[in-house]
Amino acid sequence: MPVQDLEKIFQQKIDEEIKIEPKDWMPDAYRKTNLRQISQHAHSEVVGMLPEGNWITRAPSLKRKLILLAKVQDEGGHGLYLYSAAETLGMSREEMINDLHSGKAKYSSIFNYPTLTWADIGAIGWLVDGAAIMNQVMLTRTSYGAYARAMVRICKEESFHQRQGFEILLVLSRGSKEQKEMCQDAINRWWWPSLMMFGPKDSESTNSDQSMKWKIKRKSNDELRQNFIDMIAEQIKTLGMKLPDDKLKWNEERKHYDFGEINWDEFWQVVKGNGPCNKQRLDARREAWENGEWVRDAAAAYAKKRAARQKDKAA
Ligand code: BYC
Repeated sequence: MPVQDLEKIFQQKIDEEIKIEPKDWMPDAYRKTNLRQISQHAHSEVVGMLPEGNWITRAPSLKRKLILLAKVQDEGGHGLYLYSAAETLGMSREEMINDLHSGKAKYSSIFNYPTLTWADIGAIGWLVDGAAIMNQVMLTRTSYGAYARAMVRICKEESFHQRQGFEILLVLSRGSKEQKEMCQDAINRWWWPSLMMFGPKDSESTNSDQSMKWKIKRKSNDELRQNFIDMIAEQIKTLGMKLPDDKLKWNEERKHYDFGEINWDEFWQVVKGNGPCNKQRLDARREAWENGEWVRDAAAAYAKKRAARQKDKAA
């Protein structure tokens, strides 16, 4: 079939809200954009295990430890669904992981900040998972089928994560003077980086126009960021804490909260690898990959033996 006809069929599917599936014809740039976004999303989930994993041994009670352990495992699972979804676009998991380790592939800027106190675990659940859900609910309707389906399950788990984070902060906000201060300090440190998770302003977003046309993205970076601010500005009232932004104010005309300027220089520095923990995060991932080599080798050898046995049996 001539390429023009294939393009027409592809566009018709996008227009009619029919999901694009792995074996369908798709423009090369559509494949590449999805591969870039899904693999970077997978890397974010896996690198995102590190800041919270840091607190598993120091959680303040057995119950908190169990919850955190389950949450961190969930994030690992999200990474695995997403690597599988990305593999359907024709790149192996090993290649994707090599790109992460070499610095070629990005992962979310947010995971390059340190977790200094227990309250950070609450702030991550509430703000970081909260921002992630805002973005991922949109992605349950993304045009690439395998990505959209992975998002449905991920969103269910993320809402539990967000609630557990909020509940950690709620307990601290009703605790001693020190606990209240710890809660406020964590909110102060995680607020601006969580707004950066949505990506650059629309006017600076290089991929948005095309991704919106292909319905990979359904809402712009600024629109999602605004929705998130509106939600959190209300939720924080229950905590009796403050968001660290003097300009945060309800705008009756816009029916949204106004907010202060994001430090975009900091954002790009972190994206380029110069954040507080970038080196530590990538070193930890490389080390885990090297230490896991024997497991991968053993699994591959076992699979080979099993296949040979089955072939013998069949003969
Ligand atoms: N950090 O044109 P733009 C989780 C890059 S994990 C780093 O707007 P796009 C969790 C962007 O890649 C959930 N880089 O891009 C896990 C692009 O560079 P390239 C994480 C960023 O793709 C554990 C350039 O800037 N969620 O929930 O149209 C524990 C220009 O940007 C960032 C996802 O990964 C950033 N924040 O839109 C707890 C969601 N922002 O690639 C929680 C999936 C932008 O052209 N991803 N860049 O070299 C997306 O929805 C989109 O990729 C984004 C950016 C909205 C993030």
